[in-house]
Amino acid sequence: MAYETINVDVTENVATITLDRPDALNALNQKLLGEVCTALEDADSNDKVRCIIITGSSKAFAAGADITEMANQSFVDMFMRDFFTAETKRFNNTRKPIIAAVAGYALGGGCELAMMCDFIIAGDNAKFGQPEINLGVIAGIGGTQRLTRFVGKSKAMDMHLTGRFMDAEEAERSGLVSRVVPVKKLMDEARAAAVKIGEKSQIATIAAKDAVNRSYETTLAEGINYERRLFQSLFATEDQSEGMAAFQEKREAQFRDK
Ligand code: CO8
Repeated sequence: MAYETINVDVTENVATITLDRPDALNALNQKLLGEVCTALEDADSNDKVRCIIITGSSKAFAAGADITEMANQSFVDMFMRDFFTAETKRFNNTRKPIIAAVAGYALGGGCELAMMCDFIIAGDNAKFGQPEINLGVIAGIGGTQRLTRFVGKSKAMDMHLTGRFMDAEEAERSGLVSRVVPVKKLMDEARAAAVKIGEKSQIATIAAKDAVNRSYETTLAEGINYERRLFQSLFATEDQSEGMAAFQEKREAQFRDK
């Protein structure tokens, strides 16, 4: 499929979606977010794909929602068109794991997009921020909720109220990103992680993603119960038998998603 604002590559069971609006530092407009969702849906339904990477350029993952697109909107426009709501729901329906590979700026909606992925690997030049306060607004695609869960109230308040940027080292220290790597190695590292995930049983990876995400939506007791049910149900799969037999026989497991 031909896209205007992203590029999609499928290699070695990994779909890589690269945001491609260099003139606007990959600012998210309706077109781009719609195309990202279509590419995610394609990847989710493509049996060859086992993990997805979303990335930008070495200068910017995405510098926010497109201010040009929003500047002249009224409350009624924003309310009636309900900007980005349908897209975020489509995004969150993705069952396969999504890694955000972030270099450069991940600001505003760009930081929020990275946080919607399952985990973030950052290049050492990454800068995260929620600078919407400088525009007279606040985050609008989950930033006040997700950043707070990632880094805690104090740091989230600091970011949202001052609009300051967090560098990669601070982002790792605060739990926003899972690892920081030299920016030149960012895509190699993200691909290696994606290929490794792709070697697992896909039934188990989907269950793991589902269970971890559940922890954001429920109480600890309910979440543990949910995890236990998923864990038990995996004993109905051939992949469980294969994984445990392979361990006992000291060989690599051959998962077949059955
Ligand atoms: N939107 C549109 N265009 C942008 C954006 C953006 N968010 N960010 C950068 N650009 C454009 C610039 O206008 C410039 O275009 P041009 O060359 O035509 O003038 C080009 O990208 C390059 O940018 P700069 O010249 O500014 O590059 P610098 O290296 O000097 O600065 C910065 C880089 C620091 C990233 C700077 O561009 C900047 O501050 N950008 C804006 C960051 C920002 O405020 N982001 C938050 C946006 S609001 C948001 O994300 C709300 C999300 C919720 C939406 C919910 C909807 C329901």
